[in-house]
Amino acid sequence: MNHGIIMGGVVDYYYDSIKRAPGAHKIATHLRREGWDIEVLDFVQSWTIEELQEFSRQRVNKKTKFLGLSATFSIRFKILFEFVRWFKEEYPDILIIGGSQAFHNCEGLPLDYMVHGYGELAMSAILSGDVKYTSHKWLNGHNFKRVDATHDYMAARMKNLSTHYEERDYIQPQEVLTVEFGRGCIFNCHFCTLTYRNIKDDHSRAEDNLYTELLENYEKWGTTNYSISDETVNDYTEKIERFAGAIRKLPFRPNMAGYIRGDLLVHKHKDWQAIEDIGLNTQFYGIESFHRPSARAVGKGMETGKLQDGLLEYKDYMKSKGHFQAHLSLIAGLPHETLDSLRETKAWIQKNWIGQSTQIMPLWIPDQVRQYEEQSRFAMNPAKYGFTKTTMAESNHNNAPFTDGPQKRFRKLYEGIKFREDQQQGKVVYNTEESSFQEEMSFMNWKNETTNLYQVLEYLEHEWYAGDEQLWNEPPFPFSYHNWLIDPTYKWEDMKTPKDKLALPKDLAADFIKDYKRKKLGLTS
Ligand code: B12
Ligand code: SF4
Repeated sequence: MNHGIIMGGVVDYYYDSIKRAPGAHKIATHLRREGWDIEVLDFVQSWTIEELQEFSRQRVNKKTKFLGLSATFSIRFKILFEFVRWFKEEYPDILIIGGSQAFHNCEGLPLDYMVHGYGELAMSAILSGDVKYTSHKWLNGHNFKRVDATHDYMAARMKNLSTHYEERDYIQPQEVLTVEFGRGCIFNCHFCTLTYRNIKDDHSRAEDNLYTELLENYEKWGTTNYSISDETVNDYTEKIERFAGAIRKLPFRPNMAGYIRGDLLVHKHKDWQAIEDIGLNTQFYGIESFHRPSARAVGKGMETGKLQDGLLEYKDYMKSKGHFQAHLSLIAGLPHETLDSLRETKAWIQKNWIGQSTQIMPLWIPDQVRQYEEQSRFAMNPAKYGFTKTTMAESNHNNAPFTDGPQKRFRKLYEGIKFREDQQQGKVVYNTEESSFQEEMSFMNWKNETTNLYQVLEYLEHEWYAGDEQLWNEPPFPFSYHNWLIDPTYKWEDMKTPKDKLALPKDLAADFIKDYKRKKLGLTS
């Protein structure tokens, strides 16, 4: 049997993440169906180079055809650069294949192929020896072949999106695994960078294999906790009803966290039962703005009072059923937004959203187009939406130094923009091979008729995040539960407790990864 290895790791919030690399397991499952022996190595960011080398020496054999690198987010870690260079020297005939939905997550890594997009079909084509590709060079000069899975080998409509884990994955019952219901979104919001948006027909998976996947994980590993990777879980009723039907038949009740469109939730009471039956009791709402003209400007325009009242009614309904947590995600600086309209939003949150979570970020319009990066319509034509470029000096008339607010949130962002303006002629320069997405994020310094980026940063730093009852009582964010639940004494229901009162089990997480590595390397002590 042909053999391959896929390494991956998801670095999200807090410390060394104990979240499994969802793309690595997905590609592994797909190739196993085609007769391959594929092993996944998780938490790659937490392995030392010696450990990765030892793992390779133990696993690589005559049948090993490829080393895969999975990048849900950036995997440009110093150790991985060193390791992949070593691997290529040691095993020159084995292909090195990177995969990500965001092309630059693997920038600079010495790959043979880079699969860009949902990668199942592209991977099959590469391994069959007959694949369409284009040749490229990373900024550091390394040549590689790009396989376009956003168009040529589009795997966004697969009816079987199951992930199967193996004994050698050492899954623990308290983990939060990723599950996919479908790929793409039926909407087309103006600021969105999702590749598969505006898809109007049913693009979701079949419910029978969802049932089998959840049952298998429950029976084999005791898994009941999931995060759903769909961009919008409730985009259409028929999909959630099918999945609710399958989940009702399970011998257990899962807990799930996922992205929900708040306006649809409020509009469609008939979806409430299906969402509850799915176990989707932890919801992330991309509200963007409670100022109606601003929300309208990006394609979300429900009347504000109706939306807010509806969310509160839904919150009461779900709370009466058991655990419920809802997160509001907002953007500061959409067209027509003013500091006063933001203040109104903040006042509503302080009054109505205590015990739930929120996050607000300044509007990000990328200033520099990176090749193959999906662009939002905002980024393609900022002027059409009323945005023009400004400078820190122009926005900050006194040229006053940035002062930290009580939570010290935005200094880095401010300094990054200022540094690029002052030192790099506005361009993003790759300072090191392993620089992060945050370091490279090109931020247009924008102004519009009602405000500008500097004003928004100042407002968020000194007013929004000044500290208040709502902020002090915030529970963990929906997609971060795994960081706590690695401690088996925590239950999903505990995740409504304010973060301050939930000790973060850092040591347990470190031990979990240590134990995983030990098992993978066959060490007894
Ligand atoms: C859940 C999620 C989050 C959660 C993650 C929590 C967690 N621990 O799971 C949170 C809320 C933290 C988050 C944050 C952010 N996110 Co997010 N997120 C997602 C989301 C919705 C699901 C991720 C997932 O599990 N996908 C399912 C798996 C199966 O997909 P995958 O890993 O990409 O694997 C496929 C391909 O990449 C490829 N592939 C992967 N590995 C391999 C290996 C090989 C060998 C091959 C051939 C192919 C291959 O094939 C796989 C299967 O088709 C995705 C969108 C999406 N639907 O995927 C966005 C997405 C990953 N996020 C995105 C963005 C922009 C962000 C933020 C920057 C947002 C922000 N402005 O703050 C941050 C960045 C965080 C960071 N660390 O840098 C972008 C791109 C990320 C990037 N540029 O690096 C995405 C793609 C959405 C989009 N299109 O805009 N996110
Ligand atoms: S912002 Fe959300 S709802 Fe809008 S197109 Fe993107 S994924 Fe869909």
